[in-house]
Amino acid sequence: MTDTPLTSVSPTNLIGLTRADYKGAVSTLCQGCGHNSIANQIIAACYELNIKPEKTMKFSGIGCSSKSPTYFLGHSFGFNGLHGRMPSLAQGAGFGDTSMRIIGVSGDGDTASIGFGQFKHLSRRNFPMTYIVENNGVYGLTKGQFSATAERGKTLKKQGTSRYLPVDICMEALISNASFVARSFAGDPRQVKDLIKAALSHRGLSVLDIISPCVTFYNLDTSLHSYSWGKDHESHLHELSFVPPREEIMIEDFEENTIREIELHDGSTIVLKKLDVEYDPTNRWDAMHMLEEAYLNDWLVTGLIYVDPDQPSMYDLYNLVDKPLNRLTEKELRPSEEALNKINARMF
Ligand SMILES: Cc1ncc(C[n+]2csc(CCOP(=O)(O)OP(=O)(O)O)c2C)c(N)n1
Ligand code: SF4
Ligand SMILES: [Mg+2]
Repeated sequence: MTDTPLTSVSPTNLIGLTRADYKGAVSTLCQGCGHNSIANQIIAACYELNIKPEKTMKFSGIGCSSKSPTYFLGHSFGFNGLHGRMPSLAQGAGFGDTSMRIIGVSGDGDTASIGFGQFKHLSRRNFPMTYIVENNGVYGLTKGQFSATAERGKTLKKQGTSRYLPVDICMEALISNASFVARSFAGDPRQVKDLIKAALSHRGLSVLDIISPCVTFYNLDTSLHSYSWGKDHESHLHELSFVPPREEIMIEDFEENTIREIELHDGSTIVLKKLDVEYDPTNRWDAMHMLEEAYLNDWLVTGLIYVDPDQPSMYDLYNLVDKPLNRLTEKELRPSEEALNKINARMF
């Protein structure tokens, strides 16, 4: 006889959901694809943050990466849009119901080529959403052409040599005034999860550029987008922990002056433990300088690159009512006859 119960009960979070409640459909992406590992960390982050799936909307463009939202948060709303057009879709839907949380997943092709203009304007508007770029340096879905983030001089048997200098998504986000910019690596799940949690707690646009290897078309050990390069070369800016609101900050074994706390809008805190370099993620100039240095030296530097928790989000710039726009009645939406007459009178 044994005391082990025949059925074990899965643990639940504070809103009574199990981790399985945050899963989506079974992935049809290649085994070992970095995108799968990122989807798993989105599931873990949302479970641990007690996020209500039915209060979340997922958006994407086109690409293997843009298929990812199917593989997490199966009980949320989602829209797989056109290539590069995820930002405008998300913006329209967000303004319809500002009470919803928005997660967008894009690829390096989707963001840094066809969707570049949309991405830059989303950044300068500080639209409140978590924008994850699953960056593999190629167009995975269309069989591995080099994307705009591939380093110059890399050679693939079928594609030849990449001719142009790469686009740095974090640098582009910074230049466009994004208020939260981070980089991570799919082979570093703990950091990916903590950064996703921080990004989900930021009121504004949070851009997360995650190096996500394409094991089928760009498995080149010498590329910054491969697992082997990431494993051997990843360099953390800081040791990072995310502390939700009302939880005590407990970091063991730290020396005085080695901890930096940054409080986000919802009361959660990002705790950064200094490593061997001095880095201030609230200083935009330092961030640009660090990215330039990393680029010149082929360093894969990961962590929170920049954050401004106080920059007003796009919603704050408009005179919005508390009630979501899609729940306003016709009576509430329609101007009175008197107001309409005034508007018309101004036209003549
Ligand atoms: C308007 C338009 N142009 C081109 C394509 C072809 N296309 C589909 S996915 C893709 C690139 C995807 O690359 P990326 O965003 O990096 O995603 P990955 O597959 O690498 O995750 C392209 C060019 C398309 N679907 N629509
Ligand atoms: S082709 Fe590349 S990006 Fe697409 S699923 Fe396979 S490994 Fe992932
Ligand atoms: Mg890609």
